[in-house]
Amino acid sequence: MSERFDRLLTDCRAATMVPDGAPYGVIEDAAVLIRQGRIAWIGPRAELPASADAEVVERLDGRWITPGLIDCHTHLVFGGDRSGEFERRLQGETYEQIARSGGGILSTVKATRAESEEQLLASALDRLAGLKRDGVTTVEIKSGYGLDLDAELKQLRVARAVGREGGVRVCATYLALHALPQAFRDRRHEFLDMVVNEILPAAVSQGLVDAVDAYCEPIAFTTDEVARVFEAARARGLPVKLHADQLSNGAGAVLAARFAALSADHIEHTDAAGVAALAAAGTVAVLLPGAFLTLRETQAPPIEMLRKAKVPMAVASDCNPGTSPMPSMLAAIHLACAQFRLTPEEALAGATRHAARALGLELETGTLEAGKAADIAVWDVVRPAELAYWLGKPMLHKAYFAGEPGA
Ligand code: DI6
Ligand code: FE
Repeated sequence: MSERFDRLLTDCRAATMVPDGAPYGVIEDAAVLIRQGRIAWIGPRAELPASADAEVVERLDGRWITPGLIDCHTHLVFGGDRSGEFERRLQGETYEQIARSGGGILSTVKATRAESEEQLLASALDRLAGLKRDGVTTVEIKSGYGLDLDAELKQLRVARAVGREGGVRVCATYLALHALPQAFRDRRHEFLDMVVNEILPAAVSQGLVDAVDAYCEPIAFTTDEVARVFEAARARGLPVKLHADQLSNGAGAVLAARFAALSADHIEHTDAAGVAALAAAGTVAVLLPGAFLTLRETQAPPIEMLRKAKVPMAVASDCNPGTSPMPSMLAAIHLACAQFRLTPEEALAGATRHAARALGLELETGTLEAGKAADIAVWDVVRPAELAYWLGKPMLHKAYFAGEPGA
């Protein structure tokens, strides 16, 4: 009796990223059986069940396969761009000076409010194309450039549309506290009231949000303000994430851990107490080397402490118009190695297995294992370390999202 499958990938080498002891979780000379969008079986080709009968058989000519990459921190949906501010920064102004003078995030808010959903979707899909060229099959997208009910919901709807039209899995995050709108300058608590009492409930009831995020920084929001929003999120059963300790140590990692956050992101200035808190809470540390590069930061995240404490480290693009205009996961992987001294294997785990966990998707994607979604990238490389080594070299041969070959 033969057993039917939709697809067989064979004659490939698999970096499964399963932490089973072998570097990269490698299976030499592998085969993968796919059924109904999921990996039904993966193993050495010699052990392929004799009864297996696949509709489509694809020989990959010895190419490497990995899990589809996961970009677990992006601001992919926004209006306009900030190349003008980039020029100002190169003439001497700092990111903080520009932010305090009404530029920065608030200038993107203005542009985002002004654009239609169609315009926002078109530019987001454009940037998504950059990520897909790097084998990305899952993308987290944050709002936070609307800052009022209509514009936040608009951004979140566009994030969902990116998932429908882009051929990737999208996690939509309501970035509730990003910047204080000018109109609320002397009424911070009223902005918080609006977030907790109006925007969050509407986003939840319309099914537009998978997690809640905030920007905890002296130029943004305090730990008490973040805590109020996190309490409201948790009360509605939503997981939280935090932009933490990016520009200064404001005990952001400790705060994230207190709310059992999925992730604490940036964490350049996190100290030993913050690392210990992340480890105890099982919170993922998300490293964002694109922002570190663009802002010309000098203090790298506490990588050695994170390693010692066994805090999972994810790597993401942080693609946003202000601090990380970088729609590329392979660039993020390279920069995580070049700037933060991750090993190529750590960086690739950060863009797959740990990134899945940073989105609460660890049972769904992030490794090549039977039962998970058949999100698979096929690469023109001789060794997996090449994925971290080259900067700007196209290496993707093709990608499958839920078993379907991508465009
Ligand atoms: N993520 C953010 O939200 C801020 N920095 C970061 O890495 C600011 C983004 C922006 O300037 O638009
Ligand atoms: Fe960010």
